[in-house]
Amino acid sequence: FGTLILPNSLFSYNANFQSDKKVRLGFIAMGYRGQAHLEEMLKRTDVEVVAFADPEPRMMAMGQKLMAKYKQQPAKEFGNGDYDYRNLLKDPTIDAVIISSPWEWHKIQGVESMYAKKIVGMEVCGAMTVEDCWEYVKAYEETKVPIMMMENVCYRRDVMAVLNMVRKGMFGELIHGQGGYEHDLRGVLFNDGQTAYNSGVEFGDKGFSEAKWRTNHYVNRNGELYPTHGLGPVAVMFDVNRGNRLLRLSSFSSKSRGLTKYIEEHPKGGKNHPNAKVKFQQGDIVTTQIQCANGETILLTHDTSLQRPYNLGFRVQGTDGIWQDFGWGENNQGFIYFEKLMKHSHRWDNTEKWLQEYDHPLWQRYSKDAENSGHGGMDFFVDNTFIECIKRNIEFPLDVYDLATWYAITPLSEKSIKKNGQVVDIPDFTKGAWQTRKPVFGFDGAF
Ligand code: A2G
Repeated sequence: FGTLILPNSLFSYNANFQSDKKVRLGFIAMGYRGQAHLEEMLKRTDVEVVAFADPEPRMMAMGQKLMAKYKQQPAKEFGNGDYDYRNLLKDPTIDAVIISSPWEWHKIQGVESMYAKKIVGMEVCGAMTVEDCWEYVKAYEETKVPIMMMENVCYRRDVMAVLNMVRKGMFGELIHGQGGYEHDLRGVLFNDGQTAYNSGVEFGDKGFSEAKWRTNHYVNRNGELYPTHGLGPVAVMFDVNRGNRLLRLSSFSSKSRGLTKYIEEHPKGGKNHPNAKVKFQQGDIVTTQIQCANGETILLTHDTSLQRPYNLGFRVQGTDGIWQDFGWGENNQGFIYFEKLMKHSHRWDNTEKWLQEYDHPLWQRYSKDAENSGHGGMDFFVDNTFIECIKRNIEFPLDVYDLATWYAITPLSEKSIKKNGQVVDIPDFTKGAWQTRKPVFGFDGAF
């Protein structure tokens, strides 16, 4: 026998993880998103929840309430200020952490977790700087501690069915993709400081939950603030970092009106409310065009400050087919067209029967388990993948290079907008390895 080198054995430091052992988890940030992951994890028999870190007692208490609901002993608490997560990281019994903190904390907490030899599940956002993206890559390459980009929309049922069709060649050669974050967040970005959604016009120190921190990004920045829900699914279909890569982008921003109008018209706000005087830098609509190494284009839209129904606005177009979605991922909320299969009719077909017929094997297998999970079931899949990869000591399908590349869109778009839409190069975080790395997402029937 020669030495058996598993191509996916990235977890060299962790190679002895026993698959019959429970994965012991720490949670960094216990806000609503952290609690959603916690509840997913508490439903599982292969996970043990060890500890929470969060400076806010109210969020910590909500996490403990979930522990009680699932008949677990209280988790250890690290709530002594913003940096107590560092003490959580010292706990030698913790195998992995899930980070769901405000965006500005992701990099320091993610990188420190890797150096503390904790496997990381990292929530979505965009980076503060391109240098931050390189730091994730460096931490991973130095420690070999894996970090998963927890992009749940990659697991949306319609998205995975379309991926399945793409891989069967039904769209022909891919030419263009679109996606975005088109979600009216006004009732999230402002509240009364007590009730998270639709309750007022306060933010920052006077806000609660996301209004406490997310809104400040709209005051101080102007860019594609939230690229991954739209880009992730398209990047997977386009084999980005695995045979293809993102080369360059150009972004434009519209004027900013929506948030101020919301404050002015809200019963608790008004034209004389101090927040009506705040100047929001973030344009209401930010569009970003991206060019790929294999010749495709991608268009991203960030649209969260105006009235509008929810829609991530996916479009996948190839030489032989086109799909567009309008909604939140229900099978009948889209249009599709395959010229040859549809007798050159030039008419859209509703997606329902197509998405049913090409339902991804993972969804066929797990739809019952996913039924009551967050965001129409996709949260089950993202957490399931995280745990199953750890148990098997195998590579995460959405890894540090995906994280760095997708996160980098934000600071690069800010830079492009500042320079009137100037084209900006997107770094190759894989340093050439994209040419030989193989697509892995969704191929294993288990996760
Ligand atoms: O709104 C949705 O749940 C978003 N997720 C999430 O990312 C976050 O922005 C939230 C605001 O509270 C999806 O759209 C999948």
